[in-house]
Amino acid sequence: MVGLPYKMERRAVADFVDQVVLHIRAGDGGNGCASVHREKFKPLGGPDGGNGGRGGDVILEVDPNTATLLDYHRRPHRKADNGKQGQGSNREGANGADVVLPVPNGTVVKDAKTGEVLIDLVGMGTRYVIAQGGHGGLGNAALANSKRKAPGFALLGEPGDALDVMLELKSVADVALVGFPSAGKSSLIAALSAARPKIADYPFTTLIPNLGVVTAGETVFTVADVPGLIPGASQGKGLGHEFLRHVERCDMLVHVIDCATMEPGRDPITDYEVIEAELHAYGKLEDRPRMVVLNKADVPDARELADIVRADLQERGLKVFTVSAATHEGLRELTFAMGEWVAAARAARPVEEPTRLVLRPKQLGAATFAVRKVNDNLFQVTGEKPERWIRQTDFTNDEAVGYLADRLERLGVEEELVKAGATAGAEVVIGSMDDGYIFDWQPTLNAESINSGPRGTDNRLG
Ligand SMILES: Nc1nc2c(ncn2[C@@H]2O[C@H](COP(=O)(O)OP(=O)(O)OP(=O)(O)O)[C@@H](O)[C@H]2O)c(=O)[nH]1
Ligand SMILES: [Mg+2]
Repeated sequence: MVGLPYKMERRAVADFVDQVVLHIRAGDGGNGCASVHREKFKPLGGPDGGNGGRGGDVILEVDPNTATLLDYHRRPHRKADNGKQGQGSNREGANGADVVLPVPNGTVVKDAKTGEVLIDLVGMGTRYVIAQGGHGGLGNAALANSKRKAPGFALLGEPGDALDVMLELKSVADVALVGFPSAGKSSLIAALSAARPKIADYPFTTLIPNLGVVTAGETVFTVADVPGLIPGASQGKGLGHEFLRHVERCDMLVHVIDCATMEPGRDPITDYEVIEAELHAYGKLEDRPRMVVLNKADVPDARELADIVRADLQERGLKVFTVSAATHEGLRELTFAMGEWVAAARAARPVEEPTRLVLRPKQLGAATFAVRKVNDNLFQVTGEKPERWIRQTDFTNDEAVGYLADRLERLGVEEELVKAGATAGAEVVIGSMDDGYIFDWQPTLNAESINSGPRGTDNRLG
């Protein structure tokens, strides 16, 4: 008993996924290796630690065989491989493999936190590097130079990008089935495709569209069974706004009309006009082609009524099909008519942009770094380079820390800290205030004045 509502909910969601939050992580770069070449009779060979491999990227790719985001709903965590560590004898670590995630054409990618649109993926084969793998760390062989002949350290690999993105299907389906509640929209999609939506003889059985994949000869297309619309839907009645938003994201509309309804005030022509009036009032749907399906023809009175109204609808320029979702009568013709329609619309569509590879732009500051005085005793350094160098540093290795200090000094960070008013012992944060690296600053630039001390003696050599 307890399990039932959960199961129903799960089924509803699983049938239709047009939005999903994906947790993405690119691979970390492998660490560089610190190693010294060893050979008989040559005890002090040169450094030969290889570089770490690059972490794999996570790439989104528009794929013709992917129609929904269902896979990502089921498995929302995706990670590329890490790069391998470098090794002795100048062996480089292997690069981590990329992960390519296929998405339907017309997938909009947003930052899950800010909602900012990162990219609109259009055109088969378009690729977008959503998360870049971290660089591998340099091995000690690559860090050696004329002054530092045998570095006893290597650089760490950098972490890969990690982020949460929202994938959204701009277009839900090629065809939307629209009509009054209980007209037989879900029955129809069940008869046309492998979708198995809930069908029942009470209105608003469907609250979330069901998506079916339909095949007509060579043409494969998707049909969405939109929840029932009622008079006033365009004003939001009966969740009308929500449902019409789904209609808006389909390219063509098929009216499903219940010819067997006994409800007072209803008949096929009135139903058609009421739904049309709602679509019109909602707006934005004028350009969608329409056709009409007269359903429930297995009921004798319904078939009779269908025969009566057919000509009227045809005179309005509409293609009309008399069918029964129950007995499948007329469904073959309907399927092929929809398929032809979809194929023609696809052929008429302007050629989509050719395959392209897009890199997610990194936020590179114009200046190499910036120093900010937080208070007399606290300073913050931000910038792509210093922050990267921190990530590359093995703080358990004094030589590596010394190398970092040299790099920062050469970049001019020390000088800027002095200019900003920092004095020995001040706390300096490199990176963000929440998770940056903090250290007590001991300026090397001012070494002379500090070391000369109160006794006035130069103790640098002592
Ligand atoms: N006799 C007959 N009954 C049908 C036919 N198609 C659907 N029905 C019945 O009509 C009722 C409503 O069908 P649904 O497919 O749930 O209708 P719907 O349009 O999806 O309804 P909502 O989801 O409420 O908008 C069910 O009892 C179906 O069995 C048909 O071709 N013939
Ligand atoms: Mg339904």
